[in-house]
Amino acid sequence: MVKYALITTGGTIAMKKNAAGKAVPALEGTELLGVLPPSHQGEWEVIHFSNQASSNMTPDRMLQLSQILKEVLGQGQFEGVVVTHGTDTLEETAFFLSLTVPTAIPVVLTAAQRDASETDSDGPRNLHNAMRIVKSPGVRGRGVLVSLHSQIHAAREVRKLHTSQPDAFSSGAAGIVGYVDGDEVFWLRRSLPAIRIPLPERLANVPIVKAYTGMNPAFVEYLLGQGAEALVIEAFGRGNLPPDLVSTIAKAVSVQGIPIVITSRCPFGRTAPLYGYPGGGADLERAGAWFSGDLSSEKTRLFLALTLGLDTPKPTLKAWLEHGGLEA
Ligand code: DAS
Repeated sequence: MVKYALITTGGTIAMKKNAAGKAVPALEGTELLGVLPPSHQGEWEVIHFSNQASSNMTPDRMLQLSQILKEVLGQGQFEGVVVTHGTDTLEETAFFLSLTVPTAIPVVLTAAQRDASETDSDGPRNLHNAMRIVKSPGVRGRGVLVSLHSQIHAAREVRKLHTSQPDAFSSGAAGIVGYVDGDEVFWLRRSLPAIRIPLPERLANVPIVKAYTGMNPAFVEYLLGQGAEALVIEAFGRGNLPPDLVSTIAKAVSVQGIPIVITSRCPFGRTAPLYGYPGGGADLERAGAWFSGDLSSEKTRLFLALTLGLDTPKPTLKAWLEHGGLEA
């Protein structure tokens, strides 16, 4: 009897090498089910969303996936959902789903760093582990989860840190929320509950720009002139920028009415307005910039795309962001 859903979007987990020896989409969800003993495959219903590399994922497609998940979860037929995805943008889709999908029923995303042509592909174990996780007693109420390399991460905290290693994903000092050992799932902690955001009719246009030494403000001004409804600036360290950018930020906020949100090039840790020199975080705050706590640039951008689409009051948005996309 079907009790679980496998939603496939693509990624290396479903790729094989072509005649040129390059990984390309190859396997459908029904073939991925082969990781399970035949006697267990009947518990799973495969739902094909796409079979593409995750560089094709977009916020609008995340919205579509979220709508499908809400329909699937609303049917009351399934006790858990596994989503297969590419590793390159997995953390973004997972975070988007964590904000928009009710998670009384567990949702676990998984992927692979080695394609299905490799004798030591990590895909089969990652997928089987994700299936174990959604079936495990302690999984409920933990939000959207990401699992690779026998580790279990919270969607808000996890990042891909290595281009190729099977243990590419990390949640930094927050650490994993659990792990799989053989057939067993062990839980270590609960992550903070995600803010629930209703699906908006549209997603706001929020670009990201990465700061670099000697950056010309003209590039930022160009982005601000291209219909940006907010701009994420991935700054240095705690949230500091070249001083030439301060006047551009002040004009964006006070004249153009465009929120500027500061994130960090550092993969982990909080941004905050702690430095008082020109271009330091306190200077940016004086210019009207907001700070994103420990939320990554990509996740801050998606958070803004969703919340600005809902006309969330700006003081609320500022407070949520300062807490890393969590309730203040
Ligand atoms: N990086 C490949 C993967 O890990 C491709 C992708 O992200 O889809 O799945």
